[in-house]
Amino acid sequence: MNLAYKILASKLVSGELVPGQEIGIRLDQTLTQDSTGTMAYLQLEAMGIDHVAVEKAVAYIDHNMLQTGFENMDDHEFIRSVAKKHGIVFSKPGNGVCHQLHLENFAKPGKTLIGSDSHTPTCGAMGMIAIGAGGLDVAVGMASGIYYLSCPSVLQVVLKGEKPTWVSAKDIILAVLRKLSVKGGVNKIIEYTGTGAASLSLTERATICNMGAELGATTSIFPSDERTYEYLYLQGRAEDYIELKADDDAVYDEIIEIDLSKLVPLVAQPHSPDAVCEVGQLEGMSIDQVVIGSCTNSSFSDMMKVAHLLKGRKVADHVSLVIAPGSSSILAMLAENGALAAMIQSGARILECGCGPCIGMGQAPKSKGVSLRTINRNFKGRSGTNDANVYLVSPEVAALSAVKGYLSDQFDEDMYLADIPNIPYIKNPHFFINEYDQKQEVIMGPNIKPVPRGQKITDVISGEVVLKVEDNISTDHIVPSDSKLLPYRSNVEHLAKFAFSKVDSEFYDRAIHAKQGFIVGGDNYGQGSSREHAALVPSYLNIRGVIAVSFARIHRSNLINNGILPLVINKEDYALISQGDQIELIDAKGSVDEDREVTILNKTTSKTIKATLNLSQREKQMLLYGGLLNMIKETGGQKI
Ligand code: MIC
Ligand code: SF4
Repeated sequence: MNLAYKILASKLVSGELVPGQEIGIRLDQTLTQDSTGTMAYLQLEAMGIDHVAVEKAVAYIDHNMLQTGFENMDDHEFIRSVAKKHGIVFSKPGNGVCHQLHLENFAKPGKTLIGSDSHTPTCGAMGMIAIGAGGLDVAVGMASGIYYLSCPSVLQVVLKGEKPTWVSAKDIILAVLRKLSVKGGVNKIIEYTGTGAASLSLTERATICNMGAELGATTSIFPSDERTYEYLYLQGRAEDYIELKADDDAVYDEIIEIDLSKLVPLVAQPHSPDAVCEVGQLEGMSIDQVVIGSCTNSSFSDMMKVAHLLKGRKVADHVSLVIAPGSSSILAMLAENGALAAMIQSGARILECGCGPCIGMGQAPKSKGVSLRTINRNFKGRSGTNDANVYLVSPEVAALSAVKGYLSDQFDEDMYLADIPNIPYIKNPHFFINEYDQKQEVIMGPNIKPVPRGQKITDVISGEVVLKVEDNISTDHIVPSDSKLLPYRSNVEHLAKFAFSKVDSEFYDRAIHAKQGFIVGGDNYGQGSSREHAALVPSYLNIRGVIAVSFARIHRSNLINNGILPLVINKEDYALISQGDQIELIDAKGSVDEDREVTILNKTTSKTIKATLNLSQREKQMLLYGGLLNMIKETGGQKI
């Protein structure tokens, strides 16, 4: 058996480990962050449980940290109160980014974790099954201790050889993205093996697992070995270590090989993480801003490498360099060992530990600006500036380029930090609040609005195609996030006004005018963030179905959870529906009920198209009830 299936088998509560079959797995841990958490906890509250049903549930505050109005701190207080009521650990703002913190404090080999954030697979570096999911799925996971998913196939990535000095973990995952593309991992677990994998430190593995989300993968995983032990030991958690690896004769569904010794520094160009080329090909490109941080590249070793490179050097006059260490522990360690001073003295701006610029919470680039970032996503507009160009690079390339003022991988020898101090982490327990009081009152600010409910499927569903979009539409396109919109994650009505605003500013008006309608998409519709708002908002606007060539995994689940039909059509049929067409789903309810193809009648052209749904029994029920929350309510929690 491969490692992924070994862990899944040990947690299996229903189904069989056959790719495509629905399986239920027992959950050990959950995590939420604040931008998806408010909604998730509203949903948890609606379920009326006492204590969460998992070993460890943690609520992080890391996204909505600007607090430009009352909304964000109201959300933080709401989450803190729910956490106390249900025995969930609360991580205060300033403690750091959820994935970095989870790795440091709670991740354990062999355990299962789901999180309401697409980069939850970061903890796969620890030899655990860590999966990103919609907020409602995480709420149900907390309440029931079980998570249902379509059993993924397992793709083995054999890493061989040794990486050259200036090649970093970021370049390894960019190489995988170049090979597989942003949809190459959909419904797959990526399992890393080989001597190259064994040579990587735990935080290097975390960078690779983190950006497995950009492949669309269900999760990514590394074995648990001496490097895992080393990290746990430095975190003061040596007792959490167990060795875990695939059997020698393990079977995989697909295998690819990457020779690390052949890699060079890479860069993902605007506006997709898989638009990868060599840094050398763009050597000399002028830049305006450099951002070092995010859950991908903000570890202690990343920060130490950056500080070493910046020490005694100067950030170019025309460049703004911002650095956000991943956790308060890392920041404390950098402060103590002098690395922080080296950064500041080079002219870097130090941000508080959190997501910050990665999700457009501040540091939006100038108009048409070029920003080099160590983050994981460069979708158009995500930085907060719609016409900015964001390039994704390693921390080393980012720091060097900040000094040079242009993109470069021409390092000097003395810039390399050969030995990263292997010292025990400074722990910051005061940032974690661990309380449980069933009588705790739930504190709700005025911006926290009720969760909208989906509608039941009827026999005939008709409406206008209010929007037709291309391939690879991300949830950032569907419901954008920036410092102005993130505070409204608990107010779907307000957020709806901005749906698709970066793609088509008239979408909202059309959807309101149409009263009921459909969206047509290409391949990989809904990639990227796990935000269920990308389904809640369309549901609120009466979008009854999304017709697409294929769907990203988390978004498909979010659509079903909210009662929206994810209709899959052939590539050739994509041309047969245009924006503005009037369409009708004939016998929609019967087709869902009896697992039949759905017939779409295009009333404008009089043509018909067939679409498939491929629903599990559970998904079918959810759609018939008009979404998961309705199903839970109507069955008194009998069905989850
Ligand atoms: C992201 O990186 O896009 C986010 C912000 O972390 C999201 C969650 C969200 O949209 O709130 C994610 O990755 O799931
Ligand atoms: Fe935060 Fe960015 Fe990581 Fe999302 S990708 S969790 S916004 S740091």
